[in-house]
Amino acid sequence: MLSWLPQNISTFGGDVDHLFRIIYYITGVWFVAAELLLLYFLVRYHKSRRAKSVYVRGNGAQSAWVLVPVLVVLVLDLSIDKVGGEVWNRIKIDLPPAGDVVHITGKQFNWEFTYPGPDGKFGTADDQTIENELHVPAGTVVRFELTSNDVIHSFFIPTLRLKQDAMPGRRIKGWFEATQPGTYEIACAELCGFGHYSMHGVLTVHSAQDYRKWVQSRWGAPQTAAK
Ligand SMILES: [Cu+2]
Repeated sequence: MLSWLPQNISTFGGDVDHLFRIIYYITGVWFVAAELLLLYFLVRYHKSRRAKSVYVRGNGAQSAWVLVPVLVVLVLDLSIDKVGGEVWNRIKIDLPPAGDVVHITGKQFNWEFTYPGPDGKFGTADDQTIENELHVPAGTVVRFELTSNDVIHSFFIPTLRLKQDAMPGRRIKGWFEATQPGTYEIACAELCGFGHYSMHGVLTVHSAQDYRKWVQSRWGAPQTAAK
């Protein structure tokens, strides 16, 4: 039923999809039930039937009509919050140790990816900034620090189930681990100006061997992990 979701190549993608499914089915069932009830009342109390509606004061047992749905909604809400909180902690709070670190900067209308180079340190001569191309090895935790040069953007890689606002003046930390080599779309998910539609890039997930080759082609030496 949810086959329209994009392919998932992220280690935490399953958690995000699980949360999505819970919210989707709970709200879906309530939406259909509410619409059906509305339709039933439309027919049941149509003026041609001359049906007299009842005035409910909400006294005694009648208040159950309010209290029971409130309780049901509260329980469903809290269970979504519980699963949501666990997923949030796993993805946003407990950042795992990283093999590679990359700095990402959004600007009207490009994504800039800065790699620390073979010395693993940012702010040195061997740093390289590449526009709209993010290269990572598969099966490795990649940490990023995300910021923006101008307005609010949103860094979005659908296949990684990763979406994070990029804010000017803030460096937001995050991580991901891609599981499958290939090329995937990077988009901006925040309307950020007249060129917003064109603000996209390509994520290339390499096998470990291909990644070494790519690093060598850019720096001429294997890249070490950033500290
Ligand atoms: Cu943007």
